[in-house]
Amino acid sequence: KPLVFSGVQPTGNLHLGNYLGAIKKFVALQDTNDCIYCVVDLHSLTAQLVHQDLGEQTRSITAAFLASGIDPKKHIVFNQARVMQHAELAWIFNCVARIGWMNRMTQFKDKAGKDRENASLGLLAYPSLMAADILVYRATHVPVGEDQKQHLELTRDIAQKFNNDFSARIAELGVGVEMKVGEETVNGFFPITEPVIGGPAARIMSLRDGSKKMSKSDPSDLSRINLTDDADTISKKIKKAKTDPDALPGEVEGLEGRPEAENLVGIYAGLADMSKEAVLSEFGGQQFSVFKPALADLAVEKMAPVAGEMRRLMADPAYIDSVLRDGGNRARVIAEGTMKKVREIIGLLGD
Ligand code: AQP
Repeated sequence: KPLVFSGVQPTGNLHLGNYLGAIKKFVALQDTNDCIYCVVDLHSLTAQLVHQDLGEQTRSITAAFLASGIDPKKHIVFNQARVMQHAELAWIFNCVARIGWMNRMTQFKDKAGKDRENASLGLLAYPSLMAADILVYRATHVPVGEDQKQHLELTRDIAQKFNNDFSARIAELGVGVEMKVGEETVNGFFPITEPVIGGPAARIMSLRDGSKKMSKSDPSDLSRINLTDDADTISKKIKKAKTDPDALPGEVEGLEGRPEAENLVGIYAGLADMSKEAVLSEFGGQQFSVFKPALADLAVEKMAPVAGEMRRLMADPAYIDSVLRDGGNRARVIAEGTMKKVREIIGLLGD
């Protein structure tokens, strides 16, 4: 049975990239699937151990999930630190994965920068914890932005290596399930997870530089639209967004070599649930002086209600904490069920 899992780090204000690339997909998937959505607070320690407002930020991401329409009664919403089985499985995956696999991760290279020797060991092992987040629930589908694609491939590699290394034990204990790996049908314990990436907003770029992704850690606030921005700020940022002097093309091919224009068209498409083609058939031939105000109106129309609901929820931290506590309790039951079997497969003694 399909099970959806995804997570967001409490590392700063959420932005339109997080919303269109991930959270909007979380909402769309909840009608037809069982879903588990997690605020991955342990992940946020990899870049910065001491956070001033970690609890507050964790509540704020939770509020964004709920304000966007995720139903915490039907699905599970919680923060990672409440379910210690994530860390336990991550340790085991640290022993499954190879250092070379981690060293190849572009996110590690980007975030560690030149001084790699000084990056935290947690930053290197980040994808192992991410694999554990997903596989401790034996989730089958993971909606994420394009930037997480490589980590999801690594999750598949870890699942496959675990299934291979322990194939005899898995068969002996009868805990495997039949699954297709490429052309082959194998009996494995962990599913080979499918990424859910795509659509016109899988990679939203900075509003100031079309070659950089929109990111929480960009020092320029003008580079991103925060989920908490008010209508005036959204309009101002779109008005100031970098563009080129040409009119919009009528066809998607005409966006090639025009990253800023492509990005704004992608944002419009993501917000309006349209394809880029459809946006261009409406705005092709128009100047940015026409397109930008239309985009600003659309962004305000779609984002202002989310921001308003987030503010309302943040005024009641006890409610948010109760959602996280309840979600954590439900998640822990599933995660412990998996870990009991994992300990048995490996041969670790426990109850
Ligand atoms: N620019 C983006 N376009 C589309 N999707 C994006 N995501 C992030 N940026 C974009 C997706 O949002 C989800 C949550 O991200 P995260 O907070 O867990 O990790 P991140 O990728 O590190 O987020 P940021 O904002 O880019 O933070 P920094 O500045 O720390 O790098 C993920 O599904 C991600 O793909």
